Amino acid sequence: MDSFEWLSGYKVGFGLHHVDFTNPNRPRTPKYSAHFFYQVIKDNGFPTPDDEKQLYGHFRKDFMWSTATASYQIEGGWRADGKGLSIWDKFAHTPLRVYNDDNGDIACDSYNKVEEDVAILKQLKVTHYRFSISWPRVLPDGTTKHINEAGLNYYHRLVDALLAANIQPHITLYHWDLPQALQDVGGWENETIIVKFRDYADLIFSRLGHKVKFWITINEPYNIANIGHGYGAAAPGISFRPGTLPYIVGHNLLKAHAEAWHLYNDTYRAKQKGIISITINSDWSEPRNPYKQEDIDAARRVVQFYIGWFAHPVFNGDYSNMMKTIIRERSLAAGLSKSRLPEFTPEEIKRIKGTYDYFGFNHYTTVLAFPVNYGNLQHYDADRGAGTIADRTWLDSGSSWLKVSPFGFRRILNFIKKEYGNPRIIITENGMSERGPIDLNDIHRSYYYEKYINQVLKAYLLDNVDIRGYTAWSLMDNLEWATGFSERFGLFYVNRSDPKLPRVAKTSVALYSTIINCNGFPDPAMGPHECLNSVPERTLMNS
Ligand code: GBH
Repeated sequence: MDSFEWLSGYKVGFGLHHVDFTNPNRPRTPKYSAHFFYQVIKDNGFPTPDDEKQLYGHFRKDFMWSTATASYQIEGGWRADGKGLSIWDKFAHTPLRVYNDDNGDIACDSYNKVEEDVAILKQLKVTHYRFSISWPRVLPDGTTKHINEAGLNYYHRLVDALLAANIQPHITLYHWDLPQALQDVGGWENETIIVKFRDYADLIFSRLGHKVKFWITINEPYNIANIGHGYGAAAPGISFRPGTLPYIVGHNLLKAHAEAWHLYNDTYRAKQKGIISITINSDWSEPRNPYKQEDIDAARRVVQFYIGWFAHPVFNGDYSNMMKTIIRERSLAAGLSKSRLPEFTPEEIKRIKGTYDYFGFNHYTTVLAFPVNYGNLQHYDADRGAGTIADRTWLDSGSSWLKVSPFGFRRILNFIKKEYGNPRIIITENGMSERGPIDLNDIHRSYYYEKYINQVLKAYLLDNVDIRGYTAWSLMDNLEWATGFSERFGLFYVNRSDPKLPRVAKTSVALYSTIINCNGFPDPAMGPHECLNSVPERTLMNS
């Protein structure tokens, strides 16, 4: 315990227990280290926690094994065949917005490489491929006044090639590349966007829907609303009304999603027999100090303001009470006449609630939360009232925000099950980045996939979370938004110094295709397992 520390007196405490020297009873309180040391003694060392032990077993027979990309990150062809400009074209062509002033003018040139892309998908053995459609490639000014058939044709060729390879397309309608023409009239802030998004969805369903069974309306509304319109670190790069604009944008995103879902449900579902949902992203959050109630509360707020912002209206109806109460109280305390969080009418709540066929979920990392009081500041972080850090023992990635913390995946999957009524879940993104020198032997990525996918298996087998599919982000190195080409998430390396932009398998390709081939993690004790015999080296190499 803390005690008289010689020349330092009672100022310096070496104790496992804190002693209150101002109190005549000298009460002792255990510090975190006391709990930690207790555990070391109890375990007589450092056994692998159950949580970190590999579980053997398999996913559902019809499990969807997929990998993902997004149009602006891979397509290039930014002005090809009559394509209109997107907000990302404009953002990336604005100096200093994107690292190294990188842009997606050419990217991975996927617009001209359907065959190459499908070849590497076949090599991976995925059953599904998740990609997005560039709205301005199909509708140059964002409206159906003019349909760019040449642009639409690219998606026909891609879908046909996928089906010929027995790979099911999983299409995202909106992965952040809004037509600039729509931004010019207010973009997601202007509620006329809802009808425009529905019309765009209508066109895509009518043209591609007979070939496509899996749909996502909008990817990561959180990023669009908060990173794009609050922090301004993503297109359209607006940061001057952080207290109101993210919430207005979020409101319109939810309504637009719901209209596209209802359109599919009412007009296309019976004939096309597909499923459609929204993809919501979120970190998991733990208290920085698990023994401190303030930290436990802060962690709950982080989760409720992240996944809950969009999942609560879609799965439970309306924003959570926590968000409504906190934002209203903070708005009124600052002298505003009403909450900065817009209100849904009862009809709108009903219209949005239930607009899902599955929970599309993107997940990468976990954070540790603690309370932060921002006083009267009016913005998302202040409303959330929490700061976040990472545990120093978690491995790094190539992205500052992404630390390797597999245990959080199982916890947030369980949270989804409990909080949102046990929905079917399709994991629509998960993966990790590198930066710096190229090393095709990407052992960190293999480690990440193995540990994270094993946590998914635990959620499925041990906790009965209804997990239907898993999608690795990303198929190949691509334009990582504001950090340009410097952060690489790919299973395949794209050699940017060769004008042919060849795709080259990293070592993680063998790992992921083996997990797919085995549909999970077979028990070595029950072996030998045919599925583990990985593909011979020569056929793995990409010519
Ligand atoms: C996804 O976003 C995207 O869907 C995908 O396109 C992207 O390439 C991939 O993941 C990898 O990033 O430092 O405050 O700006 C990931 C979720 C959440 C990651 C916000 C970046 C930035 C936090 N994103 N985060 S901040």
